[in-house]
Parts: sequence; C-alpha cells; structure tokens
Amino acid sequence: MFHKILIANRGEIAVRIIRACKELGIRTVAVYSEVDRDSLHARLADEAICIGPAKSKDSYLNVSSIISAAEVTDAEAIHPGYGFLAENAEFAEICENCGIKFIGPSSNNMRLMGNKIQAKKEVEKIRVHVLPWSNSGIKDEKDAMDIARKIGFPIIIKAAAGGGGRGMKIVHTPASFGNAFHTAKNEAQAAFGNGDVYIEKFCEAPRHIEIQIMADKYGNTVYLGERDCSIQRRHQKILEEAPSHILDEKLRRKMGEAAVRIASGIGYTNIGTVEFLLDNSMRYYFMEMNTRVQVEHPVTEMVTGIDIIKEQIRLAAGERLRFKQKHIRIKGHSIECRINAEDPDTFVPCPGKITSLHMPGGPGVRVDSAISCSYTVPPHYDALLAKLVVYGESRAEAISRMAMALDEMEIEGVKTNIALHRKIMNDHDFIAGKIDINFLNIFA
Ligand code: MV4
Repeated sequence: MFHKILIANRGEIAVRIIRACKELGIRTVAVYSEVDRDSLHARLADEAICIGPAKSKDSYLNVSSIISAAEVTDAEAIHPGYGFLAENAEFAEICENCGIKFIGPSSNNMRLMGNKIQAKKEVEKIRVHVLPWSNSGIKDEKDAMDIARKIGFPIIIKAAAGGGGRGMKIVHTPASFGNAFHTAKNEAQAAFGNGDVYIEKFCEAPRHIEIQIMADKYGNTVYLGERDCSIQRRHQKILEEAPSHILDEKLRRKMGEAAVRIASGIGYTNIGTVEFLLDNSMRYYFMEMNTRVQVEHPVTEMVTGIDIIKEQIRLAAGERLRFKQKHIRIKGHSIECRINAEDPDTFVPCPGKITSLHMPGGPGVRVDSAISCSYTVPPHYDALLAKLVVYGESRAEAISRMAMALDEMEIEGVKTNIALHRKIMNDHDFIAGKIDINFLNIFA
C-alpha cells in the first residue's frame, strides 16, 4: 500500500479522498491555489503546498507544479479526483513516466475512451449495443448527409473529443443538416483541437443510466449496479439516484454484464463508469465510458456499503478485488442532490461569502462538502457547495428523508438551488419515477 498520496484537486472531492486515505493509514499532500490557502482540504491534509494563482490553468491544471509538489513531498501516487486533470491521458502518462502512480486506469485506456469514435468502435467489437451511427467515418459534407439520411432523422452530431454532452448538435430535418454539420466541426476544432465528429440516431426521451465498475490487474471485474442520472440541466447533473427504479433484476444484470465485458475487453483497471441511454422500449445503448471517479459515486456507496474511493486506492496499489460479483448486493435506495451556489432563476453561478450555515443530519443523511460559515466561494471553480446524500430502505423513504434534510439545510449569503430540489421532491412525476433527460426542461 502507498505511504503518501498527493491529491490533485480541491473542494469536497479532495476532502473525500483525504478521509479515505486517513482510514487506510496513508499520509496526504494537498495542493492549493492562492485563493484556496485556508480551504478545508488544505487544512485536513498532513501537508499542503501552494501550486499557483487562483486560475485553474495556473494551479489545478498546472502539470509541472503538481508533479514537482509530488516529488518534493515524496508522494508515491496522485489522486486526480474528478474534473481538472482527471481524464487527461497526457497527465497520466507523465505520472507513469515519473514513477508516480496515477490513481486511475492506464493512460492508454484513458486515451481510448477519451476518443468517443474509437471507444464506440471498440464497444461494437465487444458486441454491446450502440445506436446506429456513422461507423465508417465521415469523408465530407455530402458523405455526412448520406449517412444522416441512411440513419434517419432526427440525428445528433457529436465531437470525437467531446463527451459529457459538450459539443453536441441535434438535427431534426435534412434542411438544417449542412449548417449544423459545419458548426459542429468548427466548434469541436475550437474547443478540443480536434474537428472530428460523428453522427448518431437521436434518441428522443431516454433515461441516462450509468454502471459503476471496478477492475483489478488480475483480470477480475465487477459492477456495482447503476445510477439514474436523468435529472440534469444543460448536461449538468443535479440529482442522481441508485438504484434506478425502472430496471428489473434481469435488465440490471444485462447492463452490468455489458459494462463488465467492455472493461474486461479493453483490459481496463481501477474504477470506471459506463454510460448508457435507456429508451422508452427499455433498450439500452452504450454512450461513453468515464475513466474517473464520478461526482455521484456516493449513491452507489450508500446502496452497496462499499467505499469506492478506498477500493480505488487499493486497486491502484495493485491489490486484488476483495469481493466477487455474487458478494455485491444492492440494498435500499439513495438519492444525491447537488447543492450549487447559483441563481435559482438563471442558473448562473453565484459565488460569494457564506454568512450563515446549517447542515442537516440524522439517520441516513450524509453531506459531502468543504464549505463552512464565513467561507467565501471563489468564482474560479465550479459552484458545487455540497452533495446532500440520503439513504432509505425504499425510494419513498429516501425521498421523504431528502425533503426533510432540504428543509433543515440553511445556507445564507449566496443564492442556492435548494428550493429547486425541494420542488423536485414534491413533484408527482418525480415521486412516480416518471423521469427522463427532459424532466427539468418542462419542470415549472
Ligand atoms: C444522446 C442523446 C440522445 N440520442 N445521444 C448527453 C451526454 C452524453 N454522454 C450523451 N448524451 C446524450 N446523447 C443520442 N444518440 C441524449 C443525450 C443526453 C441529452 C441530450 C440532450 C439534452 C440533455 C441530455 C441529457 C442526457 C443525455
């Protein structure tokens, strides 16, 4: 096992990782930007090193500062958390070359899954369902139009280097295809330095279901059930739950086994998430694979009893998976609400100073957060204040606990989306489990 780990992140996830390290008896090194000098993650770690000015580019994305910090502190491994450098294959490769263990999959697997076209080709070989798509590659605009017509409108254009919904264009009619195709290519080139795009059949009102997997380097891979992440706005998830009440045991096993086949098929190690769309005929299609720990991992922890971050660190240290598929049981129901500092009407991030704070508690209530009273939310990073996570024996109990916890939670000084979450907990469609990716669009 490692003796010392550097955490290349900030906020609640850095705190979450420090806690896991403490339980494992591993010393921790925090890195922080100038504006995060007094932040919780820097205080909780055994050592803390300033890696640059507030702007992410100058600090949390500054590869040479982070590698230097690991070298001067003798950290054997780096945990990237989510966001920032977590899915940067070049960074993982630099770590590998410096003899620092990157806590994640191999840089090769990250590169493969980072290119959504390559990823889909690989997944097709493994015979997991994908939606009809431009699998032959797109030569020019005329070729693209022929492919789109063959697939049949509506179609969606996605960037090979995109993911998480960034750089997608939905096209409903042939007349608007040409323009959308050019715009998509140009935007992809500008945003990712790679103008490659692909075309897929557009699925109208699907659910977003993702499977958590874990793999050791001895060929053992398991799935930890699914999360339903359909409730999102502009590709920002705001509420996730486990399990999805729409899956029965049979479909859960099929999707879980499909995710495991993908991971095993590419020799994947560490933890990962395989994203699927589930259409209204209950057919599932592979979308992409995320090669990091996800924001919403706690709901899976609550229903499996497995500490995903601790397991992730053990796997990176070369340990064997400590359980087989038959040992993994999904029990009860968990919901996570992402509490953001944002304007409730415009959804624009709303940084500022917290003047009063009360966090809820009690049985089945968990709060992952790095804020405190008098803390100033800096404008330079994401606006996540806290993840409010509840557990209940049933979905109904989880919803009722979440409603109570939201009523108890008090954050003053910054605007938040707590009221929106309260409304969701009282919504008839949500309570009935009638949710798809459009839920918030039509939510009054
Ligand atoms: C789609 C889709 C419908 N049809 N692909 C978004 C995140 C990325 N991982 C995949 N995403 C989607 N891909 C096809 N062929 C719907 C989504 C999608 C979505 C689309 C529009 C608005 C909100 C959405 C939320 C989740 C998923």
